[in-house]
Amino acid sequence: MNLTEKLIKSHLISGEMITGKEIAIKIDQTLTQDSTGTMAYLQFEAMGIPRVKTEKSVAYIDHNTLQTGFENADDHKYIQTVANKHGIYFSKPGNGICHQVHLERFGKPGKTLLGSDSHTPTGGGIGMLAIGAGGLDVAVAMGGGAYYLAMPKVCRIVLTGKLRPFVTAKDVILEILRKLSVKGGVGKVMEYAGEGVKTLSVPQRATITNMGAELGATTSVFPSDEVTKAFLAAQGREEDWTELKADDDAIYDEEVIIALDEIEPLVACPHSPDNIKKVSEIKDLPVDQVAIGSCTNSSYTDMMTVAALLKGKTVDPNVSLVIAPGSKQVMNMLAANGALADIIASGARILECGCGPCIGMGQAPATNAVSLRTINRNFEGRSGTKSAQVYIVSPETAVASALAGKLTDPHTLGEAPEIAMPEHFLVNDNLIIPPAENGENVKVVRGPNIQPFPQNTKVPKDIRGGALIKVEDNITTDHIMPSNAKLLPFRSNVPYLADYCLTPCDPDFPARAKKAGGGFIIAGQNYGQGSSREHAALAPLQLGIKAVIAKSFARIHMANLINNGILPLVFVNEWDYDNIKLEDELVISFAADQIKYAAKGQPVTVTCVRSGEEIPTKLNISERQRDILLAGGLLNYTKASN
Ligand code: MIC
Ligand code: SF4
Repeated sequence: MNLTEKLIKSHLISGEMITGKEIAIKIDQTLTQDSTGTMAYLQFEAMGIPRVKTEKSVAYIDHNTLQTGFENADDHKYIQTVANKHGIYFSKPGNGICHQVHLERFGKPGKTLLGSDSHTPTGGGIGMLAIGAGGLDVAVAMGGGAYYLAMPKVCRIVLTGKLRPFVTAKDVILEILRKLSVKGGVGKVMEYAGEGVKTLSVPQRATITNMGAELGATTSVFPSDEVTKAFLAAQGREEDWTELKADDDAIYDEEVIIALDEIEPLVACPHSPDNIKKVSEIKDLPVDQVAIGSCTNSSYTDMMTVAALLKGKTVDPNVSLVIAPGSKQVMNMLAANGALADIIASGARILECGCGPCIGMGQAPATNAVSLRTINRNFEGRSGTKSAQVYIVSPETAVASALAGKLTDPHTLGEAPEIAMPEHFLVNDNLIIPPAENGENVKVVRGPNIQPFPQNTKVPKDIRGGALIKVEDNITTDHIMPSNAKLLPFRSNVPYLADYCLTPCDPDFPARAKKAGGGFIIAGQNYGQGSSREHAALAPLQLGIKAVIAKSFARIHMANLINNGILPLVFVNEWDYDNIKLEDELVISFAADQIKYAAKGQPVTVTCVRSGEEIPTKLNISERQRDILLAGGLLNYTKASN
């Protein structure tokens, strides 16, 4: 067996491990962050289960740390108290980005981790089966329920050779994105193998598995070996280590070979992580802002490299360099060993440990500015400035460019610093609050920003409504439910957020949907790529959206639509996309019957009232998902089956 199969097999609750078939797996650990967490905990509360049934569940506060009003602080209070009550560890704001901290302090090789954040696969860097999902799926897992997914294909990525100086793990994943695109991982687990694996440290592996999310992959995983053991030992957690690897005769569905020694410093150009060029091809591009941090590149070794490269130098006068270390552990170690002083002396601006600029929480660039970032996604407008041009690079390229004022290959910096992995990380978990032994009397505090979330109803006889918006290929969750410093504080207030739904594509959409009393969204390929945010389904639900008809869907978003009772229909014939015009009236007659037959592989017919045409669509669902859709969403389904 390959490693992915071993991990799945050891957690399999039901289903057969046949590609594409639905399987259910047991979840050992969960994580939430604050911007998806409020909804996940509201849903967990709605399930009426007193205490989580996982081995470990952790609630992180890392996204909404810019507290410009009472909203974020209210959400923090709610999450802290709800976590305390129900047996969940609470990582306070300032402790760092969920994925970085989880890797440092909680992740365990061989365990499953379900997180309400699309970059949860970071945990694959230490051999976890770590998957991103919507908040409701995570709530169910906290309650002891299985996680359902389609048995993925397994793609072996064979790493050969060794990275050359100044070429980084970030360049490796950018090279894979160049080869495979943002759709290249859909329905797959990317399993790393080959001689090159042992040359990569845990943080380097985690950078690669983190950005497997940008490939659209279900997750990515590295073997757990001596390198993993040393990392866990340095975290004082050697007992959490187990060796994990594929059998020598393991079979894979696909294989990609990456020669580490042939990779050069790369850059993802606006506005997609797979729009890759060599740094040398577009060098000298003037740069206004450089941001180093995010769950992709904010480890101790990344930050030490940055400090070594900045030491004794000054940031270009026209560049604003901002740096956010990924965790308190990292920040504390930099402070203790003096590296932080080198960073500060260079003129860099230090931010608290959190997502910050990556999700537009502060540091929005100037109009038309070029911003180089070590983040993982550069979707249009995500930085908080629509006209900004965001490029994704490695920390090494980021520093070289911040010093030169223009996009610069890091080889120009001379000798590459050699940063050793520490033998002991500085372990101080005083920002992690364990839950109450008995939460019965703990009072959950809810501020006025916490509003009831919309809930769907059973499928009506006919589903009828207008084509309320038509969007292109690769629409991201940042288009569907934008997140920035102005909107992120309202993640527990769906009625408020709904007024911004899909507005980057069409500012009139929310008003049109409200006026029509609901209807359909028409979309191209890979609709809903990016975040796990359930709000990209909840806001359309609030606006009365009954179905999305697309050429194809991203995995997490499709699951979120089903969980909220919205039909994710796929065009059988892609040309039918062109046959639907904005505001055409569409009807799905005898909807419940059609959904039932769809689970058996029959098409769902959508009739266009204007043209009289019958448009065949597919609903790629299991029988369980059929029942969820018929019930009007997972919460109704769970309540009905209890
Ligand atoms: C992101 O990187 O887009 C986020 C913000 O972390 C999201 C979660 C969210 O939307 O709250 C993600 O990746 O799932
Ligand atoms: Fe936070 Fe950015 Fe990572 Fe999302 S991608 S978890 S916003 S740092």
